Amino acid sequence: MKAILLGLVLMTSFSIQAKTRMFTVVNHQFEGTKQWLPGTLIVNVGDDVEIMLVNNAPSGVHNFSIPAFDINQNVMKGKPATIKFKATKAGIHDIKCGLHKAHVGGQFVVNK
Ligand SMILES: [Cu+2]
Repeated sequence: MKAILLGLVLMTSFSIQAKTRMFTVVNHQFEGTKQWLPGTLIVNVGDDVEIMLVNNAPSGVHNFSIPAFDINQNVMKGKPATIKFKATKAGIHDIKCGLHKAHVGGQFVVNK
């Protein structure tokens, strides 16, 4: 019985396989508030992450930054940018605009 349970636990723990996770994240502005949406991105450790960034705010250039992964990408309105990286660190990591402190932040969640 213990062997069966151990086998099930091992099968479960190895069933999460790394994938390529693709997102489109859009910066918008509403009544003066700027925000990248969706504000929360969720992946698993080891996933390859590809994020297309679209800036639809009329206020000019904005930035998409995840400091924990050295991501720092400026995005112009009308010129989408794509970033690619591997989610190597578990945790809840900040998403920010590196140009504007008032720009609403988000979370990049990496599950173990
Ligand atoms: Cu900004």
